[in-house]
Amino acid sequence: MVSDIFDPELWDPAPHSDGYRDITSHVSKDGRITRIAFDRPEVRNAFRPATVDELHRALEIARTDARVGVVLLTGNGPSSKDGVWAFCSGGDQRIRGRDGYKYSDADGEVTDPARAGRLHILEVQRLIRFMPKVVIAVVPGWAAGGGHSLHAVCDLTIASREHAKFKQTDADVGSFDAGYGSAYYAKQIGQKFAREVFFLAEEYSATRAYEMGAVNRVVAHDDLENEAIAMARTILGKSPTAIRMLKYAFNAADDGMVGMQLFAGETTRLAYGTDEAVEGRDSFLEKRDPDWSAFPYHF
Ligand code: S0N
Repeated sequence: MVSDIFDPELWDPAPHSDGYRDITSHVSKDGRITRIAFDRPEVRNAFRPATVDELHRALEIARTDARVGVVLLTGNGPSSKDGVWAFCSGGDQRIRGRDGYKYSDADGEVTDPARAGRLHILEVQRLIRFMPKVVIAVVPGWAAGGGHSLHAVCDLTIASREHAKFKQTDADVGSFDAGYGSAYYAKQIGQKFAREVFFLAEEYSATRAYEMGAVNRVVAHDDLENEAIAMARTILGKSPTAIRMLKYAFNAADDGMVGMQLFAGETTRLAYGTDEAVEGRDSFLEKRDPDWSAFPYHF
């Protein structure tokens, strides 16, 4: 299925998306926006290992598509069982064992013991965090547990006024996201609120989450996808380099050496485009001393 609020006229299937069973992935007709959606609404879009594999693949395809500037991460719905909407309810608790989440194929069979217990949703979090493109969580319903963490790690969050609900259930089920889902989340909304969200595991409406600083925009449910696309189009109107540098600048302080490395990698890329760097390269290749005289010490 896709979503009641998904407009198929606006999208084409994303490259290599025909084999997905747990997600859907689309690109806008102009190729500049990718929409990736959890597609297990009957379990509030909980992810099993196969879901995470697909999600990682779809995000990586978006990351490496030079046309794509913004990624929308959302959940299809509503549930055909009870009409309830979900963004994502985190790890599928039915297949969580003593060894962690069992690796499974889409039918739930353990197929590769070497992968048992992999918490590779954390790799997805890092992909979202480190990709030089804006990722927007488009929350049509429940964001719970690891789904709550995914919304936290996205750059922006837009939520359905009527149906979005936020609940961090990790401590209810003996789970804890000790990285971006909690520590970084506390940087977003403040320590007192973050501790409340985790320690009490209460339910928050979209409006309350907005008041707490966890959500950027609260919009009418029927307008959610169009508003997300409008937000994406605004971002696409900006300089790609500026957006990329800003994302890495926002990340750098909290990402330590990795954040610095990513930011520095981008500055190196920019520097390589200068005549000065070309002179350095050419002097080496031509076996002569570099001539820096044309390049002042800027102040
Ligand atoms: C989302 C909730 C609050 C919705 O409540 P509601 O509307 O009353 O629906 P239910 O009746 O509870 O659910 C409807 C059907 O969906 C099934 N279902 C819902 N969520 C899950 C789930 N996560 N796994 C499996 N099934 C799920 C229900 O069982 C029900 O099925 P039927 O109709 O057959 O009875 C509510 O559903 C809820 O609280 N869900 C569980 C949320 C949760 O605790 N998730 C897990 C939290 N932990 C993680 O996600 C950890 C993930 C992880 O791998 C990780 C590891 C290390 C570091 C970080 C992470 C991370 O990302 O967090």
